[in-house]
Amino acid sequence: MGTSAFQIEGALDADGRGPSIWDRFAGESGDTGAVACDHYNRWREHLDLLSQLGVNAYRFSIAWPRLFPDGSRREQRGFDHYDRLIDRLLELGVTPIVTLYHWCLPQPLDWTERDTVERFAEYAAACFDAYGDRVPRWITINEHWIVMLLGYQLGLHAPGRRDHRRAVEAAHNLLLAHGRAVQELRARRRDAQVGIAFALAPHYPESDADRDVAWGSDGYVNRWFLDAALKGSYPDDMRERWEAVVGPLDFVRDGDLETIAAGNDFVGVNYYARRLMRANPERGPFGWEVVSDPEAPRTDAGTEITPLALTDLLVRLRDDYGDVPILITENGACIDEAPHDERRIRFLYGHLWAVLDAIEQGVPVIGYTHWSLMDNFEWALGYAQRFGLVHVDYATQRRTIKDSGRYYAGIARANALEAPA
Ligand code: IFM
Repeated sequence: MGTSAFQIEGALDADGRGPSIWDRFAGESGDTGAVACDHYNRWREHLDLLSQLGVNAYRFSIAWPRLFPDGSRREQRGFDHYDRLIDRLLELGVTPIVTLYHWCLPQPLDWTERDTVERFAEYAAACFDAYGDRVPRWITINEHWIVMLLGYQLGLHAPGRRDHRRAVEAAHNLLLAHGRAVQELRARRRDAQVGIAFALAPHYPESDADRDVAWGSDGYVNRWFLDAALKGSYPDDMRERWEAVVGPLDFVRDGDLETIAAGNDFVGVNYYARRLMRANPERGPFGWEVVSDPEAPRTDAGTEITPLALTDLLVRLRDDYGDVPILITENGACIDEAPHDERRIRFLYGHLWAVLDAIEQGVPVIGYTHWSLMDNFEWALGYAQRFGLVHVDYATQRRTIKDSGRYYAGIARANALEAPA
């Protein structure tokens, strides 16, 4: 199961934490992360829930501004917090999988500035020094494409920019930051694994006439990031598309791609839905749009529920990128039912079945962490969107394990997938 710091912690001023770019950025919901799930105070209770749910691993992220409040000054109380959390996880027999960057950027920093890459490398190195003896698996950065798209192209996420050129520059710096963090880990430890978590979506053309745009959008969402991290190059077709829109990508310096591809022990896959593509010269910078099948089942956020596309995605990753181990770092659904969330149970069964199918086809999947342990702050969409296996009543901060949580616990304990009753 997974969570991220800003989505659950609250306590934004506690123990010397500095502001992050999200502290005052409220999206269309108007909600903020000021309290969230009050995890900074209730973390012991939450770890006990994990234990009750029988999982053997927990993916969480560190809030960078707790450790380096202004991006460079160290705050020991922040380090101590995650120290206690990691120790308690290990006592409970739950393996920590730690994400270094899940969008909680110290306010003074900006991913369009190359200097942020080095600040990130310093922060990553400090985390490896502090926790590397107990954390076997690290994820550097979560969902580069989403940060680029929502944070810098559409302005829907912090820092709220709308600039295509700065967006692709930010994405490059995020990839470079990943590579620098890998180098820092390799210089310190050989016994820990490191990977990256990409938001990936398999693409399908709506009709034969849409094949080109389906491939183009695959370049924009998937290949731009996968090729860079796993092959050490940007795909030519997508580079041409970007350059046609924003001009020469001259911020890509000699040696950057070697750094970005410094090595991954695994690739994290965050999967929510496929993209069904249609050409539309009027739309966006690239002349395509995502359409949906009116017959497809949907989550309460309107996202199509397409589990079989997950098998396609995993098989394709193996076919195109070789046998790099795959960790499903996120997969989940916004479903507003509790505690009897029959639809989430069906979602889980369908997606876990799809993962098993891929494994049977020889894809090296090494784990699955569901998104999310509990309902939390869904960024610009606030608290109305519920992804948790545990329900959170925000008025009382009461937690209730949903039926889906019990179903997931049964699978985790048996280490076998059973069809829901
Ligand atoms: O809640 C988010 C998470 O922070 C990043 N991946 C998608 C999730 C659901 O939208």
